[in-house]
Amino acid sequence: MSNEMEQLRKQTDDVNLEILKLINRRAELIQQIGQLKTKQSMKRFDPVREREMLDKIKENNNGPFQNATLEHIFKEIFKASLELQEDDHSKALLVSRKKKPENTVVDLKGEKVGDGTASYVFGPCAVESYEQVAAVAESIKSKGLKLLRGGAFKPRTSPYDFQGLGVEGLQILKRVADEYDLAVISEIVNPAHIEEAADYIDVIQIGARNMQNFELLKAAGDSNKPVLLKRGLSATISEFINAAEYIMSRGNGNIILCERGIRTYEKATRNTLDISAVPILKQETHLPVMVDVTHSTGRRDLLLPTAKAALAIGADGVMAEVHPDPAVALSDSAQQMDIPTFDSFFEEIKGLENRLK
Ligand SMILES: [Mn+2]
Repeated sequence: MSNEMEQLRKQTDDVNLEILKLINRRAELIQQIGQLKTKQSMKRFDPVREREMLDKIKENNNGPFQNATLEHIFKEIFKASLELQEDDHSKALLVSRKKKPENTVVDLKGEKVGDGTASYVFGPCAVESYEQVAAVAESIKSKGLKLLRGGAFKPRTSPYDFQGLGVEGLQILKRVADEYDLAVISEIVNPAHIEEAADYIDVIQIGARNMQNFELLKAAGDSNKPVLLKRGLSATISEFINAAEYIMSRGNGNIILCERGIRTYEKATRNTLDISAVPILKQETHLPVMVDVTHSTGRRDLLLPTAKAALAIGADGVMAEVHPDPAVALSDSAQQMDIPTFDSFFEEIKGLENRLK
């Protein structure tokens, strides 16, 4: 290589390092401004100020870069600085791993969700009768499991579909849970019902359609019951995390996150199971993460493979619906497992769990 070329490259390296130093110096200033803005509760993004900066840069531009090119480069720098301020903000989220590095373990009558071993939640989509719930509970108990689900309040797509038995459904769940020594998870849809429901259930479920029902999130945060929070069908991971933050910010940190599929253009499944959300949520938060294989797929033949994927990718548990006679179920009849299917499903999944150990 010619001497001249080497010289120029050396100078370029020096300039790179100077830009690096300057760009980080700028970032430090922006962070200081961010702290001042927080103190004075001012908005971080100020478009007027950004326009002034861009104009000043263009006024002083003597080339060879075009104004438009510089505007693009500086806009990227501005954006990165703003993100830096937002990073400081997410550090402050109570549910974030930055705030609490160790895993949260939620204790449900002795079943420790998030302790490193898989937890399982099974039960019918909707509570229909005592006999129906008891049949599933007996099967759960015989497997040495602890967690029973069942819907008493059913927010359905159509107002003419079965809406659930309401409080009568909660009473059935409570009776069965006492008889079989199980912990009960059931969805609550109305903030006013939380106190009453606390007499019957062990875990408040907030369903996908209510993930951003902020009054419900706050009411769940005010209660001392653990909460299973499902991801909204069109919620981003960040929105999901912030929904959990609504609960935790009120003082209730016993939260289990549940990925249940999101709406995409794909029609082969009812929703698209966003399996990569599991490790992302585990990285970003300290909360246990479960996967609902029933509602994410809407297909009985996919329950086992997706449950395996959930465990393999590091989920803390799996949730699936079981009904003694799915064909006559009042809701989700296409994807609930009957008891023999449930038996073989669980045998297979336990086999995988042991191999993963
Ligand atoms: Mn269901």
